[in-house]
Amino acid sequence: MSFIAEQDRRFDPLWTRIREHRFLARTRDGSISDETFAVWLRQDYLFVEAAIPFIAALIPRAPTEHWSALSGVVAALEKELKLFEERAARVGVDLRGAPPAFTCHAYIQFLLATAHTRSYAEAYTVLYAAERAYHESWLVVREGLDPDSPWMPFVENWAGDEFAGYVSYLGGELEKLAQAAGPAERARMAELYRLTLLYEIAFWEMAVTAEGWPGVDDDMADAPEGPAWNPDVDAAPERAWSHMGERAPGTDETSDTER
Ligand code: MP5
Repeated sequence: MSFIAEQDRRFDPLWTRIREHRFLARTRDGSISDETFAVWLRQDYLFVEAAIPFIAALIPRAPTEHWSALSGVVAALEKELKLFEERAARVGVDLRGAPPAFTCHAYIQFLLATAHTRSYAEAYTVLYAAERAYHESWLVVREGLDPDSPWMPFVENWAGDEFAGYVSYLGGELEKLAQAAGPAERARMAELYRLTLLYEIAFWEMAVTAEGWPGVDDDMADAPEGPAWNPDVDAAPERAWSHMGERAPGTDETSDTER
């Protein structure tokens, strides 16, 4: 049995959790609230942004025949960021309106740590599982989404033929890497496959619940410079925390030298 078929059989309940997630069902039937969709928009924008250094870290470790495909992914991700920006502007959402939620932050760290500390085949497994999960997720939304929905361009992006071809290409390459791997590496690849699916479920869950950070109230926003992880260094900190209420960091009397 192929590596992917074997994992899909083992992790079938996780795939079901993804396909049946209420975020997707509500997006498809139009009942999702604008605020909930905005949570996902902002968080996934941060995720896609972080996916660029993830791919970039894979390129020098990749077999030469993967170079052009991976470079193409970087270009596609930049295009995807523009899609987020265009859609957000259309519905009046400030994409820099929130720092990463706990799950988004964790998933991003997982991606980067995988790219830098695991074997190429292991990191490629994460790439495949994440891309496949989005393809499968947006296929669910496609079945019945109002063609005039503002979210249709996301369906076209991830559920379209081009993305289907890309996921299928990644799957073929992953099979070759799995075949070349020894039993220990293959087992680690399987575990990363599972972990990626868990993160994918957690990501939808984060959007639906508008998750914050565990164990703290919103006042963690009091750091004068805003979040250290804000990827847009030019963004005013008060904008980065604007979803957290009236009192934003950087609006008190703290001088630059005290920071
Ligand atoms: C993808 C994504 C797909 N945008 N967000 C999550 C949480 N998982 C997977 O990746 P890409 O890089 O947008 O195609």
